[in-house]
Amino acid sequence: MSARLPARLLVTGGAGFIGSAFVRRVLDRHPDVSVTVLDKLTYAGNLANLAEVEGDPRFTFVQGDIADAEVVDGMAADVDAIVNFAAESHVDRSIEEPDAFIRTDVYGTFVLLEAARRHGHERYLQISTDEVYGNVPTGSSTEADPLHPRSPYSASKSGGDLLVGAYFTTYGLPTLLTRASNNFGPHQYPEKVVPLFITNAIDDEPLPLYGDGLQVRDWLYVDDHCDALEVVLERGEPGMTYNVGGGNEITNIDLTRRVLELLGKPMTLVRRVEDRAGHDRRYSVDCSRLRALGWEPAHSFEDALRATVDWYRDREDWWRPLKSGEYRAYYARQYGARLEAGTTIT
Ligand code: NAD
Ligand code: TDX
Repeated sequence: MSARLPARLLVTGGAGFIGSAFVRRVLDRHPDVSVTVLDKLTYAGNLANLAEVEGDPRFTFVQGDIADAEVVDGMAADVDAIVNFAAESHVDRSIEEPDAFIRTDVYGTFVLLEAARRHGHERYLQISTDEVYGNVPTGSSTEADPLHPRSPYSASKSGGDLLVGAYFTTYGLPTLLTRASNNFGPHQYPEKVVPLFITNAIDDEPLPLYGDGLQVRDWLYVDDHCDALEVVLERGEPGMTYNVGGGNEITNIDLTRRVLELLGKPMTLVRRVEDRAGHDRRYSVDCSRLRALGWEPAHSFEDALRATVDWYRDREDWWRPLKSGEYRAYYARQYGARLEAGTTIT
């Protein structure tokens, strides 16, 4: 085990929600580490997320696609490890249009693994999700459980995970794989439920709650996730997979209630709408393997949710511009008819 971070990191997808939190954190805490971000800047990528580190001489940004082998190979030559956050990440968009998910989450992962192998990297860390285990009615998934992905998003993430395993077994590439539960925190694109509901509620717009709202997610504060990634990069065993969960399993309706309470807004803003196709009822991960490396979440759910709500309240300059253009068109497609047919909660 190396017990230190590789000196030169290539962070793919570093302009997104979790990747940018990781980049800000690594540059802040590790003066001896340099970071190059490769990001395509899709609708979800945002350079404003990296404004804090823009002038840092240890930071470089390159706009490009992880599925572009030439670009990736050139960049991989100058680093010691790849940390791959780049992905199409929204389940609802994967149901609408799966193509980009296959291209980025499966083929893009393959391109990165090939480059890491060719350049003999010290480490390759793949950021994955608890959604690959599929629906978990009872108990919690361990890393040894079979994969049962049920959406195009989770199927493409599973494809990436399987390739990572194959590169460890076949080529001895020192891979690491993490599977995290639902993240929340500042800088999350307002299509995901937490920022969507916070920003809609601020504007007194309806909150579209899918189905009966009794689906369960385990909420993980983004900083606790990044903490886990640092621990895994430093002390993880090559070839291993590590689950990362917040230990905060609650129903969507309970989450919605808490968000509205923090904002002082009424439950009458909630609209029950037609459910997501193939909606997984519950995810739950067993994190004992990661805890054995010394990690545990440092933030309470209540405090972290309050901090997140406060951040969106303070940072309208960050999210208002995002809720325009392409976003409005997406919103109309995804929610227009559903909201019209939706019902309020009394
Ligand atoms: P995000 O959508 O906020 O960011 C994804 C980033 O990847 C964006 O900056 C985007 O521009 C970039 N990107 C997309 N396609 C690319 C390509 N082909 N080449 C280069 N860059 C590309 O996603 P996020 O929520 O920060 O998630 C990051 C990673 O963590 C993803 O792999 C996701 O599957 C995983 N994950 C997310 C969560 C969650 O709750 N958000 C939970 C577990 C795992
Ligand atoms: O409008 C909504 N209404 C609603 O009820 C949205 C967008 C979501 N939901 C429900 C669906 C889920 O049960 O809220 C729950 C959370 O939904 P999302 O925020 O879309 O997250 P989820 O589908 O659980 O996936 C997230 O966590 C795992 C991330 O998007 C993935 O990238 C990650 O892998």
